[in-house]
Amino acid sequence: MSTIRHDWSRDEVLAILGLPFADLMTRAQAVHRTNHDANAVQVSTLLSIKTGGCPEDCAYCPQAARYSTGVKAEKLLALETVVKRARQAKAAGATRFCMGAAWRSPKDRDVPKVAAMIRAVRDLGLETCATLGMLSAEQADALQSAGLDYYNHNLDSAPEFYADVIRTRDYQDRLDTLGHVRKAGMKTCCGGIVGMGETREQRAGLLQTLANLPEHPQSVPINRLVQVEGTPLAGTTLLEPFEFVRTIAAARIIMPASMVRLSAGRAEMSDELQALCFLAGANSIFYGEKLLTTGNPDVLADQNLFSRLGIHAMQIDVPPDSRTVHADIVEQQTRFAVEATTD
Ligand code: SAM
Ligand code: DTB
Ligand code: SF4
Repeated sequence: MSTIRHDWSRDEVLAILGLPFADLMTRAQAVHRTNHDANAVQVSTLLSIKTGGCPEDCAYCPQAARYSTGVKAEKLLALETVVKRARQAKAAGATRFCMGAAWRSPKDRDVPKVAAMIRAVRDLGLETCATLGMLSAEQADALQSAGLDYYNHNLDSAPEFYADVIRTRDYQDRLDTLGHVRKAGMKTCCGGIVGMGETREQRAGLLQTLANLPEHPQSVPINRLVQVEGTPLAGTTLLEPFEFVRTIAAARIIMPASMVRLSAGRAEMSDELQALCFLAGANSIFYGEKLLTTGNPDVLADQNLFSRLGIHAMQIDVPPDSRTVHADIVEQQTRFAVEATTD
């Protein structure tokens, strides 16, 4: 196991990001192989349980009510719809189901409704994740009691670039929510977006802040901006692909035990670029045709990519009191691995 550090300086992270490419990849591979099965990738499926109409002003987001992006505001989905979609995700090979809501923060009356969804998804033998905006300490406790394994709340950018992207809540609000999630005993899923016009130093600042949190997030999503017409960030100069791979590699090196997720933006990436990201230490993806409102590669394309790269879907740890569920998951995952290798 590598040493877990929480004292990374900006210059150290910048130096890693700027290594000759082959040296960076070799170092990231070494850390990856010391801490993880290099041929296993964790697969999560996303579902937007409450779409659009969001009061916040995140400049990247198609769900902000103030931008004309064509996303229609919808009400919270019914429990049965969520369960049906979770079953489908599981049948397709996902092991984690992440429910996203276009909220600034949940209203207290929404929490029991989401808690019921969490319980039902967990009963299917899936890991649960939710991303609902800012949480109070009490809301975090209630979600944990319902069986929520992970809470996704991204820092999104370096502290000094943040106000260029979001003005309706500040960086400290995000850190506070992450604190409530940790205190409630849930795992954190926390990363950011690159390709928003930030500098390399600001990418280093995002990674440095993530790695210097009191605990490394167990899951670190690195999103490449999905440019959506109507959002202020549409038309931003595209991030150079190798710079994206460098960001993944640096995340792997400085947060050695975390799962680094190659997140939004895969639909616009070639298979070769994704393979480089896996080599750089990414070991998690969003799996299924849709992210929240935008597209993701089809399941068949991902199964084919995994098969060509010899990657298998990671299994999940299930407590010993859920043996039947575990057996079911192993059976289903074995089927997925076989389907993926018999093209
Ligand atoms: N409303 C909640 C919040 O913002 O905390 C939860 C849902 S929000 C859509 C979750 C995350 O999705 C954002 O923090 C951001 O990192 C990511 N995201 C949203 N739009 C994106 C885009 N166009 N490209 C890449 N990532 C995006
Ligand atoms: C994360 O870091 N990326 C996901 C998830 N967490 C919730 C969201 C990506 C959203 C991309 C734009 C959309 O589909 O609306
Ligand atoms: Fe709302 Fe979340 Fe989109 Fe920001 S990222 S506008 S909070 S849905």
